Amino acid sequence: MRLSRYFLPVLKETPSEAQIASHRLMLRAGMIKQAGAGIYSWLPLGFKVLRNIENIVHEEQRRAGHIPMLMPTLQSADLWRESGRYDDYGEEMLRITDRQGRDLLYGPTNEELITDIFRAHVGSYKDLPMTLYHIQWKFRDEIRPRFGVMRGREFYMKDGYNFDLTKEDALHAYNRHLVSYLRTYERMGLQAIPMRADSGPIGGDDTHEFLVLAETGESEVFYDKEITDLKFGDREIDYDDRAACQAVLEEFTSRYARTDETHDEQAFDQIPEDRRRVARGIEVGQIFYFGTKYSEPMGATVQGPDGKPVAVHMGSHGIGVSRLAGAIIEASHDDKGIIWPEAVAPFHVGIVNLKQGDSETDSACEALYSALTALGLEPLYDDRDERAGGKFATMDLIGIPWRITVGPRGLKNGVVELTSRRSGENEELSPEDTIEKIAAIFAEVDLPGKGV
Ligand code: P5A
Repeated sequence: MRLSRYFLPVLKETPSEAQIASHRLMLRAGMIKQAGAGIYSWLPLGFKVLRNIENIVHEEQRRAGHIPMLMPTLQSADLWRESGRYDDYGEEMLRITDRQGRDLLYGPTNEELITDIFRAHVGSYKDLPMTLYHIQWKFRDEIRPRFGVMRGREFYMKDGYNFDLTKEDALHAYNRHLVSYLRTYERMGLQAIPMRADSGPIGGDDTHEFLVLAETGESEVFYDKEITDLKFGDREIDYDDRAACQAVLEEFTSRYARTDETHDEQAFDQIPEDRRRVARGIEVGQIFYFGTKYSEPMGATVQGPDGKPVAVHMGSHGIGVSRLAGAIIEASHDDKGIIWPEAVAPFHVGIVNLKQGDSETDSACEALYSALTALGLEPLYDDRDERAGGKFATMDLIGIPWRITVGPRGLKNGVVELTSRRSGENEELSPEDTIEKIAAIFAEVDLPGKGV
């Protein structure tokens, strides 16, 4: 992309309504624009990041054997009356009446709708196990939407639902989700710690939230410091291997880690004092096992091996896709701006032309642009007739992980400058060596593909 042809409305001023770094930087970098309280438009740069996050989520869901689909944002109130949640859900539910007087709602989650699909089409235990998921906008009429996309009213969520014959099978689905979530967050450059939590309006007793530690997080968390040394890393896992998934669950959940809702002071005091941590975290996902809470009242049964109907065991599993854009920035920025992890960066490499209009400099930039594109990477070429300082500030603000600076003086010596946004380190290299080095860096990165 050439910056002269792009739409990147960066702000010079720090917006006064933004209280935390990610909100401030998303507004300043021209990623989002508020459309209403807790409702945002995703401008081109923000949209690219959102899509990258979404595509990583899709790829990891499919790797775990889960099936993508798409359900609508509007749902019929009648389904929620069947489960009993229409009245229980309270003021967070946005209720709508259509011209026929029918009660609708903007879905805050989809347990009822997916259970209705399941009961209409699945009749035998032989069709199980099954996990369906989608990535779709949700609406929760939060009393205090804040921090930009972190606590929105409209937000983008991946929500998946498992259907199993037995509790044991459903707990394997729970473990499978835990494993795939660990992998998902690490691919985005995040450490998200599973913590025992409360199930709230979704229900059930088994639930873990995934928290990214950050001072600006909304949840208070209590944990054993040892848990922060755990990495999922690049291990290969067979998602059908129950013992392997169970072992990962045990590894990542055996140490004390809880949100304030389930915190137990006595158990916490058992941890050696120097390992006890009280901190704050951003909830980027949650997994639930709730058994037959929805299948029983809604009649989602299958014929079991003995011919008798059995209510299926279910769980649901959510990732805050739009919230993740903010969480990644909270975890990765400095006073100049965002520092994108390579895997979610909106552009992989920035090219800064120090003397636009100088034919040699222009053609060196064009050659780098073509070479990067040929590697399958997306460069952002700042080809505007602007001062170097302004160009650098923009690249730093929007967080492009690598920058190539091209000017007549360097070219005379056969070099350009390669700068790492994260470390700030500079290196003078020939254009060919620069491309080679970038290729080597990105060969190590599991970049998202084009989604489903
Ligand atoms: C699991 C999937 C559920 O709704 N039903 C379907 C279950 N879980 S949850 O924990 O309530 O939400 C899942 C994730 O969505 C994100 N999230 C939000 N993101 C931005 N703004 C909000 N207001 C908001 N509410 C929830 C969180 O990341 C949460 O973990």
